[in-house]
Amino acid sequence: MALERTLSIIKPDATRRSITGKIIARLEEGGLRVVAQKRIRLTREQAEGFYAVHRERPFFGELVEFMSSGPVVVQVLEGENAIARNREIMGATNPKEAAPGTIRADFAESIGENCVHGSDGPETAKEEIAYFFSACEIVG
Ligand code: RTP
Ligand code: MG
Repeated sequence: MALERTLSIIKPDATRRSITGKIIARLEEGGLRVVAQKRIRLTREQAEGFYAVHRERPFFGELVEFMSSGPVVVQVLEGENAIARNREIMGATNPKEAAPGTIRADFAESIGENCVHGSDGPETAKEEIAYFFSACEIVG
């Protein structure tokens, strides 16, 4: 399996509760390397653009509101099978359904405010990384 890259976002619920360090430790212990990282505050427009695939979903307004409500930490993670590996470490979208020991099971408070985002496939990973980072900001 070749090295893969994925986009990770530590969401505003996690920055608000000062658990970004704990989350990054889980990612690193899980075999992922942080090859790019920055703390930013998304505008409404940036959040809408990022989650455009969910535009028609009933939770879209709430999601955009939440994602622009405070700082986030955006990261590029690298590792073997990084996209699937990151989603394993994150756990299911709904923390009540997330496997024990995953980030969402251990830290998330609701399906909406669920601490982390991870790209869901190679195409989205590529697009999402380019949404936040230029090539020279990623140092492998
Ligand atoms: P993500 O994109 O953030 O990594 O999460 P995911 O793939 O596990 O979940 P997805 O279906 O892509 O949903 C994106 C985000 O929207 C919020 N959500 N709220 N209130 C709800 O029923 C609901 N469902 C989804 C969550 O923040 C979810 O991570
Ligand atoms: Mg998703």
